[in-house]
Amino acid sequence: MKKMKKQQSNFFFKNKIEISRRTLLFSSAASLIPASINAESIKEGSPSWMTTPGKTFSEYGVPAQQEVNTKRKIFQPYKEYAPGTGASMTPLEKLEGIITPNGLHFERSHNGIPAIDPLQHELLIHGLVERPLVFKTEDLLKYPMKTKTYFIECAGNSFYNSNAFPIAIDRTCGTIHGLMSTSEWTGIPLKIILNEVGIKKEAKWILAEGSDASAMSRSIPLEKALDDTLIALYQNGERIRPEQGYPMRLVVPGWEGNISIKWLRRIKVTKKPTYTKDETSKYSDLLTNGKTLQFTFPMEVKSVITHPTAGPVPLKKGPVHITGLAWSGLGNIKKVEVSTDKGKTWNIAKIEGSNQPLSPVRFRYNWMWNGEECSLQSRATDSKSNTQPQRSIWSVKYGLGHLYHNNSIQIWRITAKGKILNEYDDVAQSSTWSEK
Ligand SMILES: Nc1nc2c(c(=O)[nH]1)N[C@H]1C(S)=C(S)[C@@H](COP(=O)(O)O)O[C@H]1N2
Ligand SMILES: [Mo]
Repeated sequence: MKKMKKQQSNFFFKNKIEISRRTLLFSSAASLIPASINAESIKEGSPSWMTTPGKTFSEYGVPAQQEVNTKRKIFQPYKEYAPGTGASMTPLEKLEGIITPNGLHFERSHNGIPAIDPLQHELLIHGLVERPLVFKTEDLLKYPMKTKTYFIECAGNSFYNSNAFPIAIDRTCGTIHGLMSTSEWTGIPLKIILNEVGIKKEAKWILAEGSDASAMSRSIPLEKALDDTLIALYQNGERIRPEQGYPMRLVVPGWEGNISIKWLRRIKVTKKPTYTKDETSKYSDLLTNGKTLQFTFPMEVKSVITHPTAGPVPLKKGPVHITGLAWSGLGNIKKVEVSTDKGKTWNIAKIEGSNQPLSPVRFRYNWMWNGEECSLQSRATDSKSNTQPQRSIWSVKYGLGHLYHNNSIQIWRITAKGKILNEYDDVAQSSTWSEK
């Protein structure tokens, strides 16, 4: 804490020197007013939108039409023969705060979004239970619910920076890291439903299965199922979107997104893991000796600078507000550090908000860019004292082409012209591929 205060006061002190007297006169805190701001642009008379009545009401609102470019980036690797297999990524660089608007929550589906009739949909709980039960959506809606803000992050998030891409390619922040979104989820603690069926003594695991054409299924340790796992029915206050699992999904907080089964239709209580296709051939970590780790559940501590970030708009010399997101599947965030000098020195960023476990925080750091070539990076540490590794350290733990669970530090290289590029700490040059 002491260190942070010192750094901040240094910052303001320095800025006061660098900013002209004229700017000082127009502001109280003085330090961050961009050069483009002045009082002369206010025109005489009223703008056209003040001289005619405005548009009337709508039953369901949509964003301003000028914001149409705030959209998900679609990734369909098998577009011709399996169009519903793939993902769409949240445009993290276009958003603020920590909550992802529902229409921009990332989507990861293995065989499309099923057209479920919520009136016909059923959830079966069976296996090692005293009495198997089938719940309709309307039955579940009668139970007491709980609301929590949790992130969901796909194990494959940041694959563009993984061992599958040995050279850094030029992609936006959202395209690289946007398989992570955050919602306020409302639902029934799974524990309540498991208590209704009565779990047998020998039970240690559950199998959760989705009602989509991929019949996604995963094994979850009973301990986690009875801890904070939710059967979510609402997302940011409204019923879950079809792409997020309507009418019901599991939210297994902090753990790899794959395990948060969407369109939940069946839970089987078991003695052992089921070793399904989705947890053996995929979502397992390939090591350098050719062996594979069976289960890696938590998404480890991570952060990314969302602004300034790679993209078409060059950075301008002067004051820059650096901000981003930090999260951990193992707790909450203890600190976020920002480096503006290729990792030589690190400064404590300000953490905003209530910093709840398994929910991201937004961090902020004010900086003055002197126009010289440099790089920006953020490094988060969680409440369990885990710190994000550099990519070079992360990368060597895994085999060729390995892409899951990449929580390494993102580096944004800034050229003297203000162009911002994705960079690796172990490869000197970024390639010049550009966003399609
Ligand atoms: N039934 C089902 N559940 C699923 C999937 C799926 O394809 N089918 N994809 C999983 C994966 S890999 C992830 S990362 C999360 C993504 O959740 P979202 O699409 O709501 O972001 O859902 C998981 N649950
Ligand atoms: Mo995923």
